Amino acid sequence: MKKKWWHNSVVYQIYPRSFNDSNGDGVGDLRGIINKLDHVKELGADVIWLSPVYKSPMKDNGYDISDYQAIEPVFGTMEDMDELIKEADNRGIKIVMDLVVNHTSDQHEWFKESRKSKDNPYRDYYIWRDEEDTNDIASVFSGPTWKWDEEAGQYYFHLFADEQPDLNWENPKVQEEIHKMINWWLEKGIGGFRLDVIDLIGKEVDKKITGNGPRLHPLIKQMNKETFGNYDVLTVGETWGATPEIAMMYSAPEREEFSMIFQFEHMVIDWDQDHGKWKPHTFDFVKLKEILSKWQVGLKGKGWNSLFWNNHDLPRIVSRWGNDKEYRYESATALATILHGMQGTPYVFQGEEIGMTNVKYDSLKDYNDVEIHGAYQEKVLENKVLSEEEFMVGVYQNGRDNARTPIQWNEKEHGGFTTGTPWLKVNQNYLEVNVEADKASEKSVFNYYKNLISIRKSDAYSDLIVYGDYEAIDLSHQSLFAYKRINDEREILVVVNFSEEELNYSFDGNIKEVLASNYNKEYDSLSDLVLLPYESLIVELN
Ligand code: TEU
Repeated sequence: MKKKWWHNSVVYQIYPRSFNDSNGDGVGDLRGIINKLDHVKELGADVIWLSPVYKSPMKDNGYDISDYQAIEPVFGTMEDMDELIKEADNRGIKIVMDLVVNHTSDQHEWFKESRKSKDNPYRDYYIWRDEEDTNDIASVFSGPTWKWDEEAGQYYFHLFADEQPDLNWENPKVQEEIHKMINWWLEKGIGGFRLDVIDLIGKEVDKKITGNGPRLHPLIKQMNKETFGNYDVLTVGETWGATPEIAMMYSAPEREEFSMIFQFEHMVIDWDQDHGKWKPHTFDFVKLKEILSKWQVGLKGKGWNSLFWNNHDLPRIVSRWGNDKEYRYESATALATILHGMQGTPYVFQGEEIGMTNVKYDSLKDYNDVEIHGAYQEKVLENKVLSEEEFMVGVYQNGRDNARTPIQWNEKEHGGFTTGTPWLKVNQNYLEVNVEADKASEKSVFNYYKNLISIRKSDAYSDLIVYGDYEAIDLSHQSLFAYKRINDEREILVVVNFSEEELNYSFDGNIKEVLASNYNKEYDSLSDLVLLPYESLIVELN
């Protein structure tokens, strides 16, 4: 496979509202990011995925865009954006923008025009019908996907909030407008795009097709050809329904579509059949190992993996599947070890690098997320399929606001995130969990991540970790996550005791070098290992 710069990149995701507020208005901003670029650099990441900062009414915190080529004033100005690109470049960091083109905001000029009349030139930029389609496609944010618009005298289609009308990608003018905008951003020197729910742009609503439609890949190929295919950039598509076979259609180099995709098979294993994330059950560790191993082997030499536990839509992994109380450091670093020894491009979500945890607000009113409030309306108030108590368990465990609490920089008020009132309450554990305290701690999650990233980027091990073979070990074991990475020159063994009990285990082979250990232990043999709770190590074998 032809080598690409992003093959051994590590991406740091920033959700701008919650990262760092430089002007005291309680909302994170671009200047705040510029002021913290050295933190990202110190971690060792060389790409920042920046969640949307475009002009937006913020119904979905920026995933509802009203002008793709303007900066939302709460985040700053286009000059700030240009400075961020430059300052990041000065540190060897590329900025990957978040491209949300399945839908716009209903405040976008295109939609304001489109709703004016049936013969308006922008009418077919969106999907209008005379009759409310009785199709059973439900909105991701609950409720129907068709909304009556009085001014337009028709219904329009929206897979997300009412305020996020879906673009009509069957319209060549929409394709042209979006391609033009993509090139405008590429010309500004950005490092690529994360493409929001891109598997939905091939939808054919009359045939009840939404994700992975037959029109999808031709649209992506054309987008690649007209835009980012002419640049050496990283593109990652968000594709919730992908399997390894589908993933290869997006990320096989010869397909000329994307660099890679985000697949979510491993991220939904504890979701309920009927109520999804709102009624979580215990997760099946063996199933998790099987899925991750399947993806490691399935894409080998044919496509490219992304590696993640977290993003702005997912709960904090140390709370979700680790132990954020007695073993917060140990389980956070165990989870990092599992992922960062694997083949693919790792993504670190802001705060993950210091083991930030889920939050539990006192009242539903403290929550901001449109998805949470939509689901409450539907599941508790209207359909009464979950009790308030049951629903709140789902919010505490899987609500998207868990990922969106402001970054806890230090022990100052509001964790040093803002000198004003934060738009979303800071997690009250900020006195114990914050960047400053973590970096100074003997048990520093940040320093552990920094070491994992330095191994991936090192001359000695980069080729092995980035391109080496993956060999799972004892997949059926109930608490051990172990695998090897092998190439012609070297062999490493990754070992994690993913439990709170001691684990006795013996491995074949002799230790040449210990590359990582979250208990900072010395190891002279791999036989009769007694692994402590969440004990993790990476060793090179002779
Ligand atoms: O998310 C797609 C999406 O469906 C999930 O975020 C969904 O909200 C949930 O996690 C699955 O139940 C993308 C963006 O990442 C998200 O922030 C936006 O809200 C959404 O698209 C609409 O743009």
